[in-house]
Amino acid sequence: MNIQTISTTPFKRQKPGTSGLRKKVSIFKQPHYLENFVQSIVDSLENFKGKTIVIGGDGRYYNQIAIQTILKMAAANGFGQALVGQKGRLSTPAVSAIIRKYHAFGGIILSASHNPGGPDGDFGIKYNISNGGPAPEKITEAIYASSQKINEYHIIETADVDLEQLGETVVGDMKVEIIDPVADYAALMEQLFDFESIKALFQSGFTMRFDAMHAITGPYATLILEEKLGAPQGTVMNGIPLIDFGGGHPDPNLVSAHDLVDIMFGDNAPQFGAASDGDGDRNMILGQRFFVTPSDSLAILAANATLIPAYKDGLAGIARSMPTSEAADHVADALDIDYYETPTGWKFFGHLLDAGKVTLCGEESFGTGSNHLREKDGLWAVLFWLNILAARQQSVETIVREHWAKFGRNFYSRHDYEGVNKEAAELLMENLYSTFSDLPGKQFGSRIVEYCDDFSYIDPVDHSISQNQGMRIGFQDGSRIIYRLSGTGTEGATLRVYLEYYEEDIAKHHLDAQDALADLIKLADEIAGIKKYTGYDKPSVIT
Ligand code: VG1
Ligand code: CO
Repeated sequence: MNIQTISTTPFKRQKPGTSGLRKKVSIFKQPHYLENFVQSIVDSLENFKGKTIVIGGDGRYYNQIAIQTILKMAAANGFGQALVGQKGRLSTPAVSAIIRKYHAFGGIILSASHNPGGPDGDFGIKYNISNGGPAPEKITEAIYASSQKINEYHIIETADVDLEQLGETVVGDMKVEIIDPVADYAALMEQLFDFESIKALFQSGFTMRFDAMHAITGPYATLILEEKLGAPQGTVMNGIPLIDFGGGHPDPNLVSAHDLVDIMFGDNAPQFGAASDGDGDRNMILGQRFFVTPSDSLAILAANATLIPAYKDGLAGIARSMPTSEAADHVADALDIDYYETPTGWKFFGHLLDAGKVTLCGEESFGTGSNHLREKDGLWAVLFWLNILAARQQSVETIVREHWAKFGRNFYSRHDYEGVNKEAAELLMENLYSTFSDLPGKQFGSRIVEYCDDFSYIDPVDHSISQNQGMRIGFQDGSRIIYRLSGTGTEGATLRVYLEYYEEDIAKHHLDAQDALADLIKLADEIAGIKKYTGYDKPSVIT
């Protein structure tokens, strides 16, 4: 093996955020940038020599080029084998499933998830550990520390691998297997859900649209929904992955998934609609002219879990990220199971899942998943809903309304202020925090502040502490306002404001969330000075 040791110097700010390192493609293309980060990952690992690493990405621009470099570096650093998705493609949940199935040492995922792609778009890289989940903070911090003192990296000089051809090849002394990106994942889904009853549902004329948004889930959804479950051809839309996602934001929300939203809110809408994001870990669920909030979706999956073969014996517990609505907590209370509140980002669920403390996890940001792997999983959530629809033979809307009638409704919305000046956003957060000593007990209209803090989390398994995870203001009536700065953006700062209030009165459940939350929305600005600091008079995205 012709191993080269290349001298390099650190890049500032190679710091993994909520989900890996995300930067503009132009930044990743700088000489040594990717190599430095990959070597920093390797330098933070131990006992990996001769072991297997899984590599794949969401198919965006630069994916294949990055994979060639990573393969040559993995070989130079002594990995024994690499499993690589054909064409360099693997969805994030598929990487997690494959790491677990083949007992790999870890995996590298090339994705900036829902961020736009293409030469002017974003790129990203993240490392997953042997449980299949995102590296916990201890490791991401070690990677960052390595990146700030790196002075060389190792790479072999050899020809590129043909990523099109399934089968075995070598890079230096490392075995490389180009694998079918879909097969293992699809097999896992067949084990979890009642495919026969979903098949029967489609046979009875049930209609659905799945929007793959020209991102990674196209081939997964086409095989599973159309070929295995017999949904009519054309059920999957925008199913061909493109390196720039067709110029769109592959973000499954009401704004970006407009192709699907137009259909689901138009005349003759199908009975069920769903979409996934760039790397396949998010999901949006729609009924006919009806939007299911991700927080409600988590609660409804939990309440109906025993209808699903994989969860028929019930749930061990439920975990949700702190800003996610408390809807799932009400279900956990009713089921008499534990629930956990974690910081934002899937890396915080891994220990709870590994310890068997929870079965389902979810985030308000269109992320839901279970102990079947260690990432959130877009298509899994869609199949879970299909399985419920097949079992209950009711509309999406009826299922949601019956859920609210039984558990109450958590009115919920997230307001994002994107591309805000970074200093201004940080100042807003600092000043907000400085008001916290006076806030408790203060009355705003009919609401009295019960508590406020900068959320910190003690991992119940390894007792590690994660601080500065978002400003919370809780009111005596159970309402909450939460302020966080995003850890996935690549331009300026994004302020996220999460708003929630709980309504037991069924007569009010029909209200529009923005109307129901109107006074809380005003209050969020009054307390933090959102307009003043950001210069925005309204959010850029409302979900
Ligand atoms: C966002 C979401 C968070 C999610 C993360 C990664 O992070 O809010 O819930 O885990 O994206 O999802 P932030 O820091 O921007 O709020 V994905 O599908 O982009 O990997
Ligand atoms: Co994603």
